[in-house]
Amino acid sequence: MDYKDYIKWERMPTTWCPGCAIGTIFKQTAFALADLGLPAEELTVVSGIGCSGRAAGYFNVDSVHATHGRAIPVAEGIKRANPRLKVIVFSGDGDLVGIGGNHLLHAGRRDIDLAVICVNNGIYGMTGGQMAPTTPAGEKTLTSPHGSAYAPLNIQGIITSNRRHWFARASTFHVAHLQRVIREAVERPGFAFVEVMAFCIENFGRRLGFKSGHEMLTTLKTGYKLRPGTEGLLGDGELGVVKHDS
Ligand SMILES: Cc1ncc(C[n+]2csc(CCOP(=O)(O)OP(=O)(O)O)c2C)c(N)n1
Ligand SMILES: [Mg+2]
Repeated sequence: MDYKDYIKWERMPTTWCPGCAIGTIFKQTAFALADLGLPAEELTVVSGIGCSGRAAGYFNVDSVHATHGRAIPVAEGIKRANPRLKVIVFSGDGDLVGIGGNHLLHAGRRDIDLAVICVNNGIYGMTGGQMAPTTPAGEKTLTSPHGSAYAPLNIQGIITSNRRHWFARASTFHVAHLQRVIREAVERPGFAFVEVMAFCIENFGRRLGFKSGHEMLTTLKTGYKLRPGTEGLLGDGELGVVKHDS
């Protein structure tokens, strides 16, 4: 299979803004699926609501655009009804760890066989750039004009609090790593969560003074480094994989 087979070309161009990070994650997911050679009829993609959630409509496989926050339980239902399917959840930080946070806790705890790709742009992008549970402390958003007063949710901590776990952090600058961890997440039997550090130029970056998506992308280049191996938790600014399989 070619990566092009996983994309609904008749729906291009996407609704994503020029310079948006989501397209990179979407394309790297298609590359990873092609690399695995998975037939489209053995795949399902589920998204929630948000800019990232629009991805469900662009993959050339069966997909569900679920209600806000409910991508994980819908995906679990599909997986239980047809365990032979590879079920991928592709959605935003607000959707998966904000409104959908409770589902994340329990699907992770029960190690449900899903690959979850979380576009972490640190805000509610689609609705204008409101502060999310992932907004870095001190960061200015539409609803925190003086900077967020709160520490962001520790997604890695939540996932790795389960005895059996698989967590990866990736970024839209480090695309080879991004593609590799998406591939591993899809292959892993059990709950695999990929946090992709992404950016939103129009509803977040402009407010912070960035002139372009490219300028914002360079902050990922300087702000994150790849950590080899899977021992111990990832520090702030580290990309890599943390797993425990027994
Ligand atoms: C029940 C419900 N509450 C609120 C909304 C409004 N809403 C639509 S998208 C969204 C946030 C999406 O944020 P995120 O998941 O981070 O996706 P992004 O747009 O940043 O990719 C919200 C709050 C909604 N559609 N449904
Ligand atoms: Mg978001």
